Amino acid sequence: MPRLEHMESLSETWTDMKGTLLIVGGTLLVAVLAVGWSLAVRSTGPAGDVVAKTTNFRVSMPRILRAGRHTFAYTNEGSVPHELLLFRTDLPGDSLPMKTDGNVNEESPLLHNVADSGNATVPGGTAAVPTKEALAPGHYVAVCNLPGHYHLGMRLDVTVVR
Ligand SMILES: [Cu+2]
Repeated sequence: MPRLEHMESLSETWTDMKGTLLIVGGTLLVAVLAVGWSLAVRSTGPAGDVVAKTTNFRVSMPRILRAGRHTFAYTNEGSVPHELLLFRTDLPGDSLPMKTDGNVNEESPLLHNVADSGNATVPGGTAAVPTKEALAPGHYVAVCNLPGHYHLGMRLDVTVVR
């Protein structure tokens, strides 16, 4: 009965294939889990295309940025709360307009706020801080304006280029 023999051999082939499929499937599963795990690990930091940090008492980020919209992946690595502000201004970073309390006058018409982390960020805290508009080429200053921090050195001149 050639027909039945053929069926039996098909059945054997299927049994062999099942083993192979199981191995291939298992390998794929491990690969998918590995990729998923690495993505999960990589996405633990704040989202953003420009890394920015504060410490006691410095603001650090790239000194030159491309024009356009950005999101700062901001981390406060200091031991006290800090914030991240970015102003467009023609004034050098060490000569910003002051209020009588000694902090930067954020309401000054000489400063144009283009990014703001909002509330003070706790030590170890992170925030994704998007620019409020597409950054035009020009001069900017990044600041932490929590009381006294500007005078402690928390200012950084940044240039936006085409
Ligand atoms: Cu600060």
